[in-house]
Amino acid sequence: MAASPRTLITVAPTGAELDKARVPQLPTTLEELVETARSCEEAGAAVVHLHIRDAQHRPTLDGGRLKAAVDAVREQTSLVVQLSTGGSVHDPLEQRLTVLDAEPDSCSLTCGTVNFGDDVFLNPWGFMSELYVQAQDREVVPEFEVFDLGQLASLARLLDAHGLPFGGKVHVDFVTGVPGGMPGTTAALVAGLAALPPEVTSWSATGIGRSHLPVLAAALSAGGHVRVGMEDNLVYARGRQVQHNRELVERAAELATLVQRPPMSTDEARELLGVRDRR
Ligand code: KMH
Ligand code: ZN
Repeated sequence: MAASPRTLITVAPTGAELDKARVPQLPTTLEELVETARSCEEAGAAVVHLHIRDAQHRPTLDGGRLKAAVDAVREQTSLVVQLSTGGSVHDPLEQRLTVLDAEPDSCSLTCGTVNFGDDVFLNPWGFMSELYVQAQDREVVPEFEVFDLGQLASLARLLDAHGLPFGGKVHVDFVTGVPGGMPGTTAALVAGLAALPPEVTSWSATGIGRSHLPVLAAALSAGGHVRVGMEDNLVYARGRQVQHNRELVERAAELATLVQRPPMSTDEARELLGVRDRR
């Protein structure tokens, strides 16, 4: 796969794991999410990966809140709106399927079960398959999240069983450095790249916690795309916490520009991912 001349930057601003009481700068309200999305688009992001919180800032898959977030971000930015179907490790599988009702442009689809610290992030074959087919029917483009190398075999099986996604493109995001998944190292990323199914048309990577910067640099140097954001990393530099997701996007955009692969526009991202324009 040839390196793309521009870099797709995805921002994952919130996640389902962090506690707002401990991290007050985490965007959890609709207003905070929209402000974050606008600011990160200005800084170079083209995709936003959203997890939603309730009025008490706890993770939720409430349909009304998901739809309100998709609509508001779509109205106020031109970002590709991706909803998490991973939710939190406590969300039931049936409820995770209902995320598609909010009509996002894209959804995450994790390619297998993985230990997740002391918990288990459950993605059995039946769930992956059902989510994939429903996404095809609803013209939502999945981003295949890969937490461990064996998950690439399940991705190959999914493509064999059900054909290509809506839009015909296959984008993989390596989520590295989760305790229980593949390590956030250049070696692990390179091993993952060697095992990508031939249908894959683009890939990105992110590193959780201290692997954030090494994996950002490794992905750029290997010609891939990147994901950054407070879902994955809260530390900007030694002794300095991230205060706003924009800082992480700005740094990724600077590094991408430095290596002569500047951030791509949201239109270019739609083309790369095969996303239908619902604006
Ligand atoms: N919160 C993790 C259990 C996704 O967004 O699809 C799963 C996750 C992946 O964040
Ligand atoms: Zn997520």
